[in-house]
Amino acid sequence: MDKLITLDRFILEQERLFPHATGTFTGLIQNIAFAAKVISREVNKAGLVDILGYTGYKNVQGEEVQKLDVFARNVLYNALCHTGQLCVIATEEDENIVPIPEEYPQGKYVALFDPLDGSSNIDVNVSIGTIFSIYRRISKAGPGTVEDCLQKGTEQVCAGYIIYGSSTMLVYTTGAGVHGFTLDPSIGEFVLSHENMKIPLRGKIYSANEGNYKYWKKGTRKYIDYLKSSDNHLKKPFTLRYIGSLVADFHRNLLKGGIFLYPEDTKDPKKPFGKLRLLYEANPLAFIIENAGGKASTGYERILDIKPEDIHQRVPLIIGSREDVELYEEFARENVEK
Ligand code: AHM
Ligand code: MG
Repeated sequence: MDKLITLDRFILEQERLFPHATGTFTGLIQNIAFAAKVISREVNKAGLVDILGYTGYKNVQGEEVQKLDVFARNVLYNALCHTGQLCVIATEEDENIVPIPEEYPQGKYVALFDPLDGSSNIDVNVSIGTIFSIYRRISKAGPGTVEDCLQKGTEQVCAGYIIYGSSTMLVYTTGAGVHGFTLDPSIGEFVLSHENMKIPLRGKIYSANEGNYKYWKKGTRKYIDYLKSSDNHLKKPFTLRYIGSLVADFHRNLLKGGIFLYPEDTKDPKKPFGKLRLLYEANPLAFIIENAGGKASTGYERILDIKPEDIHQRVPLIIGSREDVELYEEFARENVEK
């Protein structure tokens, strides 16, 4: 029993290290964890909806059955909007920033979410995740603003994700180590299972949608060719692992080492910087990987140093083991050479 450290106990012990802490932040993480449990429950029974014969868009009570990503967004919003902890929310699901209703107090934190990342994988029972990122507000008072959401990733006070996999795990950092908690469904608690996670300096795995190869720039193509050759630094080809769920690909690489790439491509002229979003995907995972000893880059600059201009801004994302990302950056120089 002594060894059972719940997320609640862990964050409370962290809070005691800061004598001036008010408990607001601790409460915020607890509320996110609560939302994660509700989302996890629904994700786990996603397949049952069909078996139980829920037709079309109505459930047995005649209520609309929400898409799971919209459901996840609403669970997070409902768990957080009334708490007085936040002054604004922004999510991948919402076109504009989401204000805190006037009847509730405006808090000092800002929360950004990708409520259910990799949602195209839901129907095929593949791991998906929730990603979150927390900032202190920079506006003085009243409702939070777009500027509160457009802070550099270096300003994050906390980032984390929940992976709904063979078990549900919550991983987070406040800048003092990356810690992982596994949900024990029998007691409904996240229990510390991975303390102070560190990514190996160099890996043997690469993760990329190689179907985009022909749309990549020359340096990126050469890097992938290098990984697949027997003349690379491993003296044998890298292993390719691509789930197509960022949280799952990231989580595996965090534990085993390796590199995840979603570089810029010419596939869709409307998305010249790749697919992934700076605020909801790249920044939080970059904050986590740096705290685990890894690196995150566009190939040309540090993700966390980018000053966001739009809440739905997309960036190329190269993330993982430090030396693997640095090697990519060397190859990527050819992407910009005339
Ligand atoms: P989503 O936010 O619409 O779910 O898209 C993000 C997902 C990531 O989880 C994953 O890394 C990527 O899209 C996969 O994209 P692709 O199908 O182009 O390989
Ligand atoms: Mg996403």
